Amino acid sequence: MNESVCIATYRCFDDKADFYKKAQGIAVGLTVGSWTDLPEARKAEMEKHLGKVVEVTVHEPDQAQPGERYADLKIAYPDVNFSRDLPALLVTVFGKLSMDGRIKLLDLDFSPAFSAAFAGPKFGISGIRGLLGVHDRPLLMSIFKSVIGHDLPNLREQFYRQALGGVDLIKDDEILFENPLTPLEKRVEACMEAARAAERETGQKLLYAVNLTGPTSQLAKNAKRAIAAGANALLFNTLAYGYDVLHELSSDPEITIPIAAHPAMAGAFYPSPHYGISASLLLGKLMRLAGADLALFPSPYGSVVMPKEENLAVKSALLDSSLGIKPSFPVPSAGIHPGLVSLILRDFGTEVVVNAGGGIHGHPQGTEAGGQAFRQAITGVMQGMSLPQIAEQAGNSALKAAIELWGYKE
Ligand code: 1AE
Repeated sequence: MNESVCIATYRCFDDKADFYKKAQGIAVGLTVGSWTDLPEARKAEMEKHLGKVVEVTVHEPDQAQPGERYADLKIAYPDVNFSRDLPALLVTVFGKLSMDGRIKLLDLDFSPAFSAAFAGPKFGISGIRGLLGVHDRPLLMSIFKSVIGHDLPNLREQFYRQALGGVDLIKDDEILFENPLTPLEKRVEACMEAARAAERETGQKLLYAVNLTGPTSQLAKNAKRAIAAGANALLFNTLAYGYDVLHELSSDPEITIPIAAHPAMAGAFYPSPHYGISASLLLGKLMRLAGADLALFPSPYGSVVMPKEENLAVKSALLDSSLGIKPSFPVPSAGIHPGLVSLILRDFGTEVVVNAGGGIHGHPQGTEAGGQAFRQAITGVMQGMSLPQIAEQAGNSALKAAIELWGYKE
């Protein structure tokens, strides 16, 4: 195969199908439409547009169990068929097909020509570490909770308490939109002022990811308004808007701050084994290609559980060096508390952002102690200690109280 192609891998379930025929049908149907009926002269012209079956791996169940027979199909799509943007690629490889039986898109391998259209994250892991001046430990992010119906002084106070606990990043709750009580620019000004006040106490730099919201046509303008007001990071509900919108924002030269991609709505796409898009592609590879500096996704440990194998596949997609763009920071999230820090560091190592909302604000001694408990856990686990050992050390009472409340897992 000499032409430039992108390769899609699917998992297709069917108790009886001839999977080779099925793959051939997809390769032809999603490219030239029909092949055998074409006159020879037309075939020669259309050859460069024709999808090709690369591989079919059939998994026959040991016993004939209905519903469990499947095959992994790899199909190559000529780049000449689509423009260099994610909507074009996604509609080509999984537009109508996504609605045609039990089939899930597992992966995409981009041609060098297609990838060349994507610069990836502006900052990535090293850029974010550089902004914070933290190079030797996992980062800690906290999530605003209780934001709707609260005014600016209240938000400022919440921000300050989170910052005093020693977190590196604070993100807006993804459900906070433009509103009269805490409008974008005023919110940024109040929170960044609280960040500076906290920095005077802690000596620690902090990124505040303000939620970038509004109609698509206003997003770039809103991002620039936020930057002019002092914002140093953005949160973006990528799946609600589409990857191409993230790509537009991340490649805008005037948007000079990191973007954290929130996974809201991802549950509509990845959890079924039979339908949708794999988590590693949805929340890993595509988020990174579209330019997410940080990518949030559910963890195997907390309240919104993603199986561990899938979770580690998301991590690999965010870090994999073969993609040729900067790695995005993995941010396993949802229901995270200090008693889970050993597991997170065991599975993710140092290149991870530990992220918690309820696990910080719900601390029995308050929000500030919530952040401190996480920092104590991170420091101790990095020194090879167990969480109970760390909690028993003098000065680690915040972690002790957290473990008494939430328990721990190792
Ligand atoms: C998977 C996203 C997690 C998130 O955005 C969020 O708000 C989590 O909150 P907690 O940590 O579960 O309270």
